[in-house]
Amino acid sequence: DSSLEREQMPILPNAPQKEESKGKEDAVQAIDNDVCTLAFPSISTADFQFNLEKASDIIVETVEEFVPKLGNARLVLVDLTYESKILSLVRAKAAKKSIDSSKFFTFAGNIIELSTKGGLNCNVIANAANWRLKPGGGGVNAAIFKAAGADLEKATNERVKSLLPGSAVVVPLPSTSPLYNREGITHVIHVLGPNMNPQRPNCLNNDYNKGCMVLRQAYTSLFEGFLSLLK
Ligand code: AR6
Repeated sequence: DSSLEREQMPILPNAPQKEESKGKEDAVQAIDNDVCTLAFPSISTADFQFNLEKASDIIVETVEEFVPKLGNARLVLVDLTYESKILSLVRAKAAKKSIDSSKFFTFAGNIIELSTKGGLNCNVIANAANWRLKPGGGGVNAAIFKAAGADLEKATNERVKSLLPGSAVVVPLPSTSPLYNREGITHVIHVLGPNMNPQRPNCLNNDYNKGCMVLRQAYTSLFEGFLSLLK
């Protein structure tokens, strides 16, 4: 089973292990790579146009609250480039809070190829979904549904038909899905964040009192969903 082999491949956060560095240390690092990992994108900050300063505060605060509950597991905020504004803001704010950097860190890469291209094994990924849980649109939602194939849409629809802003749903990925086979992803957690884009449904018209509350609920539901898989 190639996904099992991948789980044993040694990696370091933000610094994928080079092939040539084999040795005794690998045994220790290989255990680290068995760690349950949730990779999540910054919810609502691209297509849904949520303010990045406010979003980064909420990410860091909710991560800080959940890190002590993680046990051996870890959380990884992902975006397409290392220079992304949201990754930079979160890194700076997390550093000030002395959050354990082995339990939470940022990572640059496409969320659908973190293992094969980035050397970061994540068994759970979060999706910044739309309320109808439909493929397409753009951003991370389009990428995840496309890479996972029809299996994800079917498994999702068997659970729920829609999401309210601020909520999340954990969907086990069938082992026939290419994302499972190739990347070792066993679960997708769909999250619906607050929307500030007038072109999309349920726009909050810049109401950041409500928006911040809903984004906080969204991350809380996401991290609780991930914790439920660790039990
Ligand atoms: N890998 C990693 N990060 C990504 C990827 C990727 N493949 N693609 C985008 N990001 P967005 P939202 C980052 O727009 O704002 C969809 O159409 C991106 O840079 O995906 O919650 C849905 O159907 C940003 O940091 O989600 C909804 O209608 C983050 O992922 C709507 O967009 C989230 O950007 C949701 O909008």
